Amino acid sequence: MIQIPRLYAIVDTALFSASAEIIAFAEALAAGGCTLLQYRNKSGNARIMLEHARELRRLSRAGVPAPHVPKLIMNDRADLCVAADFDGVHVGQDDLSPESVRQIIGPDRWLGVSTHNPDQIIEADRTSADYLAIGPVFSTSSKEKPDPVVGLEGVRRARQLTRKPLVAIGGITRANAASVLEAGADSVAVISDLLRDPRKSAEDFFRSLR
Ligand code: TZP
Ligand code: MG
Repeated sequence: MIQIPRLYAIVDTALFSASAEIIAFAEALAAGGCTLLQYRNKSGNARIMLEHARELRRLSRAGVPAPHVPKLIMNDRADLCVAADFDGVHVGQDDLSPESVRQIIGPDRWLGVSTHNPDQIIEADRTSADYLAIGPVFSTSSKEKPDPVVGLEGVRRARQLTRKPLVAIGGITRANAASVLEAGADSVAVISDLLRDPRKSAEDFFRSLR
C-alpha cells in the first residue's frame, strides 16, 4: 500500500501562458512542502508535454536526497510517464484502462484512477490501481464537462467501498479541506486554491490538514 501525502498538487498547464511559469509554479509548490505533484496538460501536444515533464523531473531531483524527491504523476499518458521517468500515471474513465496502463508503467510506479460514482469505485477497486480519486466533491471550474458533484456524502460512500488510499478532488480549498479528510479522504487534490502564492497556499493546506 502506498503512503499518500495529504496534499496532492495539480499543475494544470492551461492556467499558465509560458513554460517558465509552469516550472516556477511547481518549484514554489515544492518549496511549500508538496511531495506529490501531477502534471496535467490537456492541449494534446505530446512534445511540449514531454519537454515540461523532463524539466520537472530534472528539477525535482536537483539537490534533493532520494527519499525526499517529490513524486511526479503524469495525467492521462502512460507513455509520457515512462519517457520522462515520472513516478506514476493518473487516468480517468475515458483513458487507457488501469490494466493497460499497468502493463506500460510496470509494477512499481503509482497508478491512480478517477471515479465519480459507486459503480466506478467498485470497479476501480478491483484493479491494480494504487489509489482512487473521487470527485468532483464540490463544484469546480477547472475541469471541462465535470461529472455531477458528489459532495462530502460521496466521499463518505467512497470510503466505505475501498480500502485503497482515497484522493478527493474538485472545488477543494483551504477552507473546506479539513472537512473532506474528515469525510474519509486520505488526500486532497487541488488546482485553483494553489494558484495565488503557491508556496504559502501549500503551507496553509498542510497546516489546516494536520
Ligand atoms: N477532476 C475532477 S474535479 C477536477 C478534476 C481534474 C478539477 C479540480 O480543480 P479545482 O480547481 O481544485 O476545483
Ligand atoms: Mg484523464
